[in-house]
Amino acid sequence: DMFRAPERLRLLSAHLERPGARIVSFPPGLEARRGLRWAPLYFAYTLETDVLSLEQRLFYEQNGFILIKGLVSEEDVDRFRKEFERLCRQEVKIPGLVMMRDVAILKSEFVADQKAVSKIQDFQEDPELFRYCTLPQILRYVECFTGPNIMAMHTMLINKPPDAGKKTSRHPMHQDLHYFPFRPVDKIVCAWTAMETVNRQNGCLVVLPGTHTGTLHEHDYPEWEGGVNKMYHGVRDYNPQHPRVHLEMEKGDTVFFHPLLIHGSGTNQTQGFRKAISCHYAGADCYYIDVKGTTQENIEKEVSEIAARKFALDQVTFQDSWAFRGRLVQGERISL
Ligand SMILES: O=C(O)CCC(=O)C(=O)O
Repeated sequence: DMFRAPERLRLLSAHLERPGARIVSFPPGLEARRGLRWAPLYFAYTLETDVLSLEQRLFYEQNGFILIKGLVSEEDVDRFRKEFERLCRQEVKIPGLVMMRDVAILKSEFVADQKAVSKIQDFQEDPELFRYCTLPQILRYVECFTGPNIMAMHTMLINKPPDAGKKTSRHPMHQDLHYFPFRPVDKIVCAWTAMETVNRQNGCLVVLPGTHTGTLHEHDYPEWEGGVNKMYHGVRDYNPQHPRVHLEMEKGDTVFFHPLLIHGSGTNQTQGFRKAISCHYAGADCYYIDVKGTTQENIEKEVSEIAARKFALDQVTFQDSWAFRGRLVQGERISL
């Protein structure tokens, strides 16, 4: 009939575009009982587990992120902070770990302290920091997006410095998928945990809800007068009128978000260093793709050059640079 035909068509095309989409039929009257105004006929971005409530699933389906309060204990966050400080003081050396400095302080004198470090990446060989990626309460949520076989693909601890007056502490609006040569996109998720109160003053995350339903945009270095940090590519075209949500969070709160969600973070206008720890996970059954001829070619080039230098090899493919760093955290390593 007239009502059902367009609905069936929508369902079918959504299913073709997103082969992982699950079709779920609700028990009759469930939406009404919960006071929900609408419910999708299928879930495209979340899997059926007993972890997310129906409301939480619907929220993620619509918005592309979900914030879970108090997920990581104070004690764990304090341990991650201590390890970060040890790394900054160079008391430990971890293979593969990358320390990054903000462009505004890059050329200032050397100080072996957190002031010099805006971000560390690739801490998969640091047992203390990597514990974050294996926390059972995080993996329970991750599994709702990736399925039961889980790889930790990308690890970061972000230490957003007080802005030196050039707004270089901002993170331009971007989609994390730009950096990833693996798919399917809906089996990738980021967990980002606040290591202290994060708010608009110290540069919390800013997200454009619902943008995860779009496609991957072209990314490049933004044209900022004060300079831009290495690898901080931004989306070339996004709608500046799109509603924004500032994710103000407390220590231990964790946001899970989709790799197509457009997000960034603001200037740190305080004197403190705003810390967060994060990991990108992917279903171990994801597969590598060739990004030749796509918008990801520019980042492929940059990453491969850096990786080749780091490992003193002639050539490291974009895919290899991920395969080296990926670590299985649950289930079985399949194709990543
Ligand atoms: O923690 C932040 O400020 C944003 C980090 C981020 O979006 C990224 O590194 O991709």
